[in-house]
Amino acid sequence: MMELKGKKVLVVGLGKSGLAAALFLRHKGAQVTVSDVRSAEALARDIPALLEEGIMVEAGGHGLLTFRRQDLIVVSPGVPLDTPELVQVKGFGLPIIGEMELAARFLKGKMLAITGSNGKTTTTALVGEILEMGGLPALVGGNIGVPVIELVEQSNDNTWSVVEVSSFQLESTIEFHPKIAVILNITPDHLDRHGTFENYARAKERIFAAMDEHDCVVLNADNAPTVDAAARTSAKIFWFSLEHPVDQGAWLEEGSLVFRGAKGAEIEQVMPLKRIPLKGSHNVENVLAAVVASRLAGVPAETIRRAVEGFQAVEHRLEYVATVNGVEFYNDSKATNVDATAKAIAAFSSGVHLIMGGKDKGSPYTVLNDLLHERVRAVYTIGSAAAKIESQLRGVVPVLACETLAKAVSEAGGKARPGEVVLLAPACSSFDQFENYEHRGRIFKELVAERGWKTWQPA
Ligand code: UMA
Repeated sequence: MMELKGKKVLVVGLGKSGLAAALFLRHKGAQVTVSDVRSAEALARDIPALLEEGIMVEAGGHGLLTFRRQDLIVVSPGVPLDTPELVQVKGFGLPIIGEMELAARFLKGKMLAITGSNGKTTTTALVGEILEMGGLPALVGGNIGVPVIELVEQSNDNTWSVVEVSSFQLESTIEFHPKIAVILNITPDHLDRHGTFENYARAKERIFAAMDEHDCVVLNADNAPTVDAAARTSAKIFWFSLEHPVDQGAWLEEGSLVFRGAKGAEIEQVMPLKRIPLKGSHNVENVLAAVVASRLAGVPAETIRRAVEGFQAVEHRLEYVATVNGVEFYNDSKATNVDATAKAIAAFSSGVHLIMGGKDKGSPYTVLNDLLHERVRAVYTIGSAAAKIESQLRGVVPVLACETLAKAVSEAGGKARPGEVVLLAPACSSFDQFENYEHRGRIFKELVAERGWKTWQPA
């Protein structure tokens, strides 16, 4: 734990993480300032409460002098570490940590951390439910939407903090030390922030930087960058695979999920594959990873089976919305990169009307070509990435420029025939047209509901 009383601490970014970190630091007796590029008007909802707590607020930009006058800087995940003011003060030796690192220094009990390019939220939520069902008190937070710093007060020596961690959060960790860490997969994402895939993969691997041979890392045996990461950890390695048995970990055997705790040990039956209530083979991977992580935490296989069977898809992750005139609508607004969109398409055999677009993140869309050709009837583009998507997918599948989500839902819903699917799986972030992916998903669901009312005929 670090001493914060009387320390001058600057929190950069006033979103969910920044707000929670500022209040935590203040309650620990620090002199806190918050700096955000948004205007005072845009921050009006939070400023009064902060001032009342004695927290100073710098709005409308970051001032170098504000940064220089501190003992510690705490950055929000969405603030890049190459922000000029951060680079300058780092040069003066000022400590810079993220909200996740701050939280990790105060959390009590054990931590089970989950990262990966896709599937993190579903796996985190599922592991939280399995641990609870197994009688292990679990606190769930992180990138899933609850800043980890908010878990600190509830944590005690018996709790497991089950945390979803993003590459943004891992970039600024130092002592962050999970007992069990999971890397689900590493596929291109956030290249606009990390610059190269290698930088992105190294950021993900920071999840095990402080772990040692008393800890366990769970890795995906079918994903090459994750297999590669195994060479750089000193923790015990467990695997999961959709494709083949592993020495220790979980895999599929004759239609069932099985687990083995150590090389040569007895194989435990966990559950039949068909009892998994989630769509898509990517979700089978998520369940396999959750099986390994929760077995390592001490939950028996039978309890895991019951928890998985009762688990429901997390909102905005391949979430079934409704069937209107025989057309099924699915909301996968969290598919914010190309790989996630590929997984969403692969969950359907054919007849998909795919809504794509938003803010481009620098990865090529052409990797989707085969899947689009096989399973997708048409792509309906929205947002600022539309022209890039269209130029890359032209000739593979019909592409219809819709600009807005409302038009895309109307066009796709109108063209889809009974038995077909309208799928929102944008492959882009949402920030050009929406507050975040949740906002985009909610609007999609409202548009689908509206469509249902309009087409509803009294019997
Ligand atoms: N800001 C600055 N200066 C900058 C950049 C941003 O002041 O240079 C300000 C913005 O004006 C804004 C604030 O920072 O006011 C936003 O901070 P933030 O982007 O860190 O957002 P939070 O609301 O704190 O949410 C963060 C995570 N957001 C990101 O990583 C972008 C949330 O993950 C997470 O749920 C939350 O902390 C709680 O832990 C969201 C996300 O999109 C879901 N994550 C990415 C993903 O999943 O792909 C990584």
